[in-house]
Amino acid sequence: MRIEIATLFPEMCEAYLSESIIGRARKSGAIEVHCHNIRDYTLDKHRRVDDKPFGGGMGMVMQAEPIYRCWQAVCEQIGQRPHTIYLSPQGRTLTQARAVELSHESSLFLLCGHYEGVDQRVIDKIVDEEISIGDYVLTGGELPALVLTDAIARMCGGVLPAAIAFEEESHFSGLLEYPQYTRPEVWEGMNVPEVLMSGHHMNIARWRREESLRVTREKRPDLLEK
Ligand code: 4H3
Repeated sequence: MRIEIATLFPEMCEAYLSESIIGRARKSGAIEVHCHNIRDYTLDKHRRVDDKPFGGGMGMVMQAEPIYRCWQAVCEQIGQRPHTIYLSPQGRTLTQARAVELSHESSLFLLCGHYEGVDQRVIDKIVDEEISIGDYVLTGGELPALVLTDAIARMCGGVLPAAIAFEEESHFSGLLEYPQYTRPEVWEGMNVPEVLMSGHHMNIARWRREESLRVTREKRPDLLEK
């Protein structure tokens, strides 16, 4: 999997993508994630990437040309046309199921807008789909792009330690995950459920299935109806 992120704030993205599990997976080569500064692709002598909206109104709009030139440079670099996503509150809301599908693409291009948004013409020209991470507005598409990258990357081979099966976690099966406990055995007078200390693998598996159902029924009954 190869993810290309186009943004005016590549350092912001790099900071997150260089740490922890994703950082390690990039170093080992399990995934490739590259951040591109859209400003590097402007032809304007003042390096401008935005301008006032036609028709008037507040704020600035990101111009089409630097974004298009950035996208073209990436297409050339990788020798293919990546599946191209614009992170936007107007998109379809991200789900685990959509993240699984996207993890099978060979390359993704994630366009992060800023200011009041992006000239519609470059969206019409390069974007295959718009994705939203929820019904709220942010100052930029960087956090949504990082959320999407994280959700996809952790399902790619070699990213999570083999012993950790992401298939068992919340939302993968359509259920929420069972509660987890670690040492100490007693904390603030509270015990760990006895079955987890029993070493009886079948009973533990049954308890976890039942807890998954109970937690889902209590916190997200809408998931059980689906
Ligand atoms: C995505 C992007 C919320 C989401 C975003 C989301 C800034 C889109 C700019 C950027 C436009 C103006 N906000 N819910 N904001 O996933 O490019 O909205």
